[in-house]
Amino acid sequence: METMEETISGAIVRAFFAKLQGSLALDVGIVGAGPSGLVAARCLAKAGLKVAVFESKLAPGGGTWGGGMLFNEVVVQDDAAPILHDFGIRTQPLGNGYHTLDSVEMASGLIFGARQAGATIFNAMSVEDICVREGKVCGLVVNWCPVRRLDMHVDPIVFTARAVLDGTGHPSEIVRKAVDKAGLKVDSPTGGIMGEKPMWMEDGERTTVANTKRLYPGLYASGMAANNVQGGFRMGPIFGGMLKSGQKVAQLILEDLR
Ligand code: 48F
Repeated sequence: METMEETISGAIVRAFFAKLQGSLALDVGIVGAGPSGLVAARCLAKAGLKVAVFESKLAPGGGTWGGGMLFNEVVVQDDAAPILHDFGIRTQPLGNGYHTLDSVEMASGLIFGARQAGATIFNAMSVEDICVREGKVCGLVVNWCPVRRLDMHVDPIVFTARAVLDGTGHPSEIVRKAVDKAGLKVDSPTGGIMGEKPMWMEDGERTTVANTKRLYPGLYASGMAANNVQGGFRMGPIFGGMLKSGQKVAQLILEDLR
């Protein structure tokens, strides 16, 4: 008879590998589980697409957990609050166009909402490269984060995807692979990465949404990654632009894949 240890280990291995196997050919591969990536994941999964999010850290959530300077509260604008409410995340209206909310409730709520909508989330996995075929970005090259951190010589595996979203935040790591390694010219003023400008909340919030676009067939950027590519301003602990960027990129991907 199977021991309890064998039952428990077997259950984990079988369940994990079913999840892995089910994600090898994706509709949308999202890199980075920050606010823009998680909002996009929920919208796309709700629309019935097969979506996986790859997050290099153990805890998904990106830059949401720490609020402003570790004061664990963040701010959103009136027009973005309904996106959070759809996840079941509560906000406190200030009556002046803004709301405050607990950053831990926001991070955990975004993760839970993306997962409950049907997106698969792989944590502690880093995307280290992309695949490009016939003028289209079509896959993600993935390894365990500790393999990368410890510089172990271990080959990655590949997840194919009809659309790839760079939600890696400030460094826009995936677009950088596309530009520097694959030599692609993306849809930016120079065809490359413009680099993020300093803090200007108002403009940064606006441009985060405006800069959210398809950069190359099969390749999209959201959130701070989108702003970094197009040379937008940073905006600090206000998150309406990030949430609306996630919603916008999901819409763009849906239109393109349909
Ligand atoms: O930076 P991040 O939170 O993404 P975002 O959606 O939101 C930005 C805001 O949090 C904040 C801001 C608000 O005003 O400016 O910065 O643009 O989350 C990006 C996630 O991507 C992960 C990283 O660990 C983080 O959780 N990530 C980065 N590179 C990789 C990655 C990679 N190569 N593979 C997997 N995950």
